[in-house]
Amino acid sequence: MFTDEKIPNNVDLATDSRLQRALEQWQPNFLAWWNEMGPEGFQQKDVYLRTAVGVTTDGWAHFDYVKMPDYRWGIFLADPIADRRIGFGDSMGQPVWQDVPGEHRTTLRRLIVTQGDTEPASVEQQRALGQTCPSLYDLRNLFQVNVEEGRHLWAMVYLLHRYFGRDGREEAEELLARRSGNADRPRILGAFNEPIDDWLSFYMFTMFTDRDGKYQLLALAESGFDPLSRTTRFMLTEEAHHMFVGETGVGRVVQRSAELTKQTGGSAREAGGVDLETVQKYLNLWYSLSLDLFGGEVSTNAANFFAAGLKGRAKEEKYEDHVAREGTLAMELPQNGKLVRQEVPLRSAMNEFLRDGYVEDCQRGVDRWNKTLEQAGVSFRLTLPSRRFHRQQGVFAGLHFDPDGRPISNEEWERRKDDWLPSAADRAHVKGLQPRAIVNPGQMAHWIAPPAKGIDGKPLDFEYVRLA
Ligand code: BYC
Ligand code: FE
Ligand code: FE
Repeated sequence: MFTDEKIPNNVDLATDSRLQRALEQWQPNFLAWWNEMGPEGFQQKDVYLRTAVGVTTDGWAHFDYVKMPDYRWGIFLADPIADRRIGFGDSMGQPVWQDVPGEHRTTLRRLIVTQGDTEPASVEQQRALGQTCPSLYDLRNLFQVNVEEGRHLWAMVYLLHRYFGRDGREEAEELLARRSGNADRPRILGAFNEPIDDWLSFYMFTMFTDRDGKYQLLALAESGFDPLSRTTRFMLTEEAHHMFVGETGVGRVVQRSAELTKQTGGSAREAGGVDLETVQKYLNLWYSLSLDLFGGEVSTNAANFFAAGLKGRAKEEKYEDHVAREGTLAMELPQNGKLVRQEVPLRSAMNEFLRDGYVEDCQRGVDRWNKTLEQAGVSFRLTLPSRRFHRQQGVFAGLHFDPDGRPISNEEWERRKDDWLPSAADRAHVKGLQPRAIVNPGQMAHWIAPPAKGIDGKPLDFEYVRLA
């Protein structure tokens, strides 16, 4: 269905020739970006990928071999909900907007651009990982995540082109011009400028940073701007696989580390694995970087997004009060060097509501990893550090806390940070575990356990990427 067009879509692109032309002009620029900044070294290989072909729950995806530059990046919106109403904020109860309300235009564009910017950023961050993949199964999953982040970029570019005219088109060009980690033209949000140059970082990123994506998308799915809601609802369908790759990836590392710890009676590191202490440090890093992506604990921006009906809370319907004009959320905030309990007006606390749900979701994943450790008979347990630990956004930025959330001095932070975050030596160890890609079907790197099953019902030794 819909796949005959140059740009597969379920938005009737063919009936809007101006829009179609604009997107067809952007398409070669996207491809040039993909070829320059996308997965290095594998662009001409056949990869067993799923492609979105529609939005029905039973048959939305199609699996087949495809060369990544030939991937059919399409534009898909979830089906409209009849008589949908704005579910929160000052315009609560009014019909949702099918066009951009003039008074919210700039704010809305900015939200869409910020969301859109993360998608190509992640592809750039991950572009060299293929060179050191631990198996063909993992290589394929990396590329699956990459092409779908490319599609998420398309999703946001569609909104910019369709609803914002000229300045939308300019923003769409900028999305291809910024570069992750580039000092002059960095990506917008902090975590998306961090290097991801080993696979443990990749699994942590897909576990923790893609999960921020899930929560931000859930909040945008509540939007009173209906096209944004429908787009993000469909993006969430794909997102589940990204988090699966992260959670099971870390889980497999943990499992192997536990086995090696048992075998050696000491550290998995000496046995060619990742020791659990190092896993914990990588977790601390990516979790704290991802917490930053929720913005400040107390935020006027967030209050404005909410009041305007542009960005709600995840699963807004589970709250009783959708206007949130009265009431407060209690938070421990730093004041004169101490943590003081303060009441923050609900609307200004919206980022914290979203972060609360995220923290719980992360904890469920950590619990599953700890179950693996328990079953392996290893006493080590992984933990999420305090939300105050290693923060660079919000009220805790610029202050220092240990992983338990106790305030510490600058001097103590400098002395101990290598105990809590990956040191240069830890990074070198992780990178050094496996300098070359493992590309024999069914073979797995020593430092990671095999997955429980293959993709799309295929066996583990299936040729997920054809390298010949
Ligand atoms: N880095 O009021 P504040 C995904 C800025 S991930 C740098 O505290 P606000 C994906 C902020 O812009 C999901 N700057 O926060 C995952 C503001 O700047 P101005 C992406 C930051 O605005 C993996 C100032 O600090 N989607 O999809 O409520 C792979 C004060 O801001 C950061 C979205 O983010 C940061 N971490 O919240 C692929 C949704 N945090 O106004 C994809 C859209 C804050 O002083 N974005 N700042 O110039 C938003 O909803 C909001 O922009 C944020 C920030 C939640 C990110
Ligand atoms: Fe995405
Ligand atoms: Fe994702």
